[in-house]
Amino acid sequence: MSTQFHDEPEDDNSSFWNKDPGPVQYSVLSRSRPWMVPVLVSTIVLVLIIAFGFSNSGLSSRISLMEETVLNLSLSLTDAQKDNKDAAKDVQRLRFSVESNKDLLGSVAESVKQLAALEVLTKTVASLKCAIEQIVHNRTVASGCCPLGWDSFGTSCFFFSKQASTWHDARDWCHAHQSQLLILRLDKDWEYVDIHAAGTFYWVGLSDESGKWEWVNGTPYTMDRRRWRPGQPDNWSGHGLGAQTEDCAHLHSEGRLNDLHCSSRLRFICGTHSAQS
Ligand SMILES: [Ca+2]
Repeated sequence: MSTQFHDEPEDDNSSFWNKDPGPVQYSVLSRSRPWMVPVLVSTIVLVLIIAFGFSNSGLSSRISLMEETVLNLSLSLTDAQKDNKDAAKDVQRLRFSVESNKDLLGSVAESVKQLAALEVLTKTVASLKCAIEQIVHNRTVASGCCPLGWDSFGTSCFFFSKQASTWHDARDWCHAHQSQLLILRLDKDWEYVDIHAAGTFYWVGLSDESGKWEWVNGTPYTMDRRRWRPGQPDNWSGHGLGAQTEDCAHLHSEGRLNDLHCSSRLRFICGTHSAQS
C-alpha cells in the first residue's frame, strides 16, 4: 500500500519561503567586513564635496575678482577725494593771492596809464621842439624831427590825415608840407603803415595817369602782386565818376593796394625822409 505521503526530506532550496538571498548576503558582508559601509558612505560624501568644490571654483574666482575691483575703486575714490581737497586748497590760496595783490595790480595799472600819458607827452615835447627848430631854421624840418601831429618811425615821419580829399589834392597837400604822398619801398615801412592804417582807406603816392605805374616823385614802379588785392589793379571803368578809368592807388582796409578813380575822396598818408628816398 502506497502512502499519500513520502517522507523524503524536502529540498529546502526549492522552497519559495527559503529563497531570500539578500538578507543572507548582507548579513554575510556585515558579518565579514563591518567597516565597509561607513567607508563607502564617507567616500561618496567626499566625492560629492570635491565635485561641488570644482563646480564652484569659477564662481569663487569671479567673486575674488569683483572684490579686487571694488577695492581698487575704493582706493581710486579715496585718491580723487584727496585730489579734490588739494584743488580746493589751491583755489583758496589763489583767491587769497589775488585779494592780496589786488591793490598792487591797481597800482601797476595806474603806472601803465601814467607811462602811456608820459609817452604822449614826450612825443608832444619832441614835436614842439621840432616845431621851434623848424621856425628857427626858416620852416625847414630839422633832421630826426617830425612836425607836430606827425608820427615818427625810424628816420621817417608819417602823417595820417583825418580829412578825406581827392588823390590830387592829397598829393598837393603833402607837397605843401615838405613831404610827399606816401611812397612805400621798404618792407619795414609797409609793416609800419599796415599797422597804423588798418581798417581805413588811404591814398598813397602811386598812379598810372601817365600810362604806366609810377610814384609821385617820378620813380618807376615795379609791379609787386603780393601788395595788391586779388584781381587788382583792374582799371575799372564802371564807376560812373567820369571818362577816366581807375588811375590812382590807395591802401585798402586790409593793407593791400587797389586802383580807384582819382576823384574819389579818401584819407591820405604823407611821408618824409627815408620813406620817400
Ligand atoms: Ca580797382
